Amino acid sequence: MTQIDVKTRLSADIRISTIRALERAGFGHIGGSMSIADVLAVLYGGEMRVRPQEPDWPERDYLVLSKGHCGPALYAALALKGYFPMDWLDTVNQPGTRLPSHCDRLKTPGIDMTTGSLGQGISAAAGIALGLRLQGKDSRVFCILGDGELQEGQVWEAAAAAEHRKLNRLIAFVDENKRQLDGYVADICGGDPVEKFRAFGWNALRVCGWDLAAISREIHVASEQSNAPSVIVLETIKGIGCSFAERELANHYMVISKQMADEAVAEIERRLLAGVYPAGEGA
Ligand SMILES: Cc1ncc(C[n+]2csc(CCOP(=O)(O)OP(=O)(O)O)c2C)c(N)n1
Repeated sequence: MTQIDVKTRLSADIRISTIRALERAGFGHIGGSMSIADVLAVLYGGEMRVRPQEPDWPERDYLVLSKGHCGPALYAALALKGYFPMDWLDTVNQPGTRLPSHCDRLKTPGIDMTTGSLGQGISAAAGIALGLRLQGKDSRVFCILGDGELQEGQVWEAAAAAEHRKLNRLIAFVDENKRQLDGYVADICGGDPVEKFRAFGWNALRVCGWDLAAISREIHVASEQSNAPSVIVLETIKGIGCSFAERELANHYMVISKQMADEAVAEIERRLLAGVYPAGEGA
């Protein structure tokens, strides 16, 4: 039998729990949630210094999900790590929920910043990093951006300010899944994020967005930087690991039935056993 390591299993469970939560809601941001499952598994599978039983632990590392519409994937990771009961996932995006569609730090244990208005999260992350430095803390601040989100001017104001302040404990990720709400990033307003961030004085490189070992390695490299903030561009596929989303070009936000979810979950387990997870054959 194929040996499935703990972080790979966690990424599969993040995908499965997200698919199930969105199935119960009936719809949701499936494409961009799937493409961050792997980086979340790396972060919450051991890279981040956190205490799930004490979400506000002052010495923790922080995560700002700047593409806040993908909250359901982060909720799945948090629930699986024990921040709150798994059955909260049944309430995603329902009236009265503590797990709204977009992240709200006042509602959910483990959510460090309220996000959803694209472009703002990276500014908040830079501010948190600066504040922590002023307090003499060495905590890292991670931030996940979308590649479409990079069209927001505020991202580049934050990038300039973070470089000016030499916020070396700020480590951003760009989910380079090449698509945004209703089209390809390259057709709407593209450009190479690595080159752009380098032009802003950041340490920047690109890795395969589902290569867990490579992501871990680059987090360690970024954590040793003393001169500037770092960005790790994750080359991903929108909807990756979820069969019905992979098949659909317009997979930003989908209506999801039980049958679709059952099929997708079975396919995840099949790929794991076949050793082709998450991308499937021929990816
Ligand atoms: C300021 C702002 N404008 C528009 C939106 C609506 N919106 C939500 S997601 C999205 C597309 C984002 O694309 P990308 O950053 O590539 O995210 P991903 O494809 O990874 O989901 C848009 C335009 C928003 N949330 N905030």
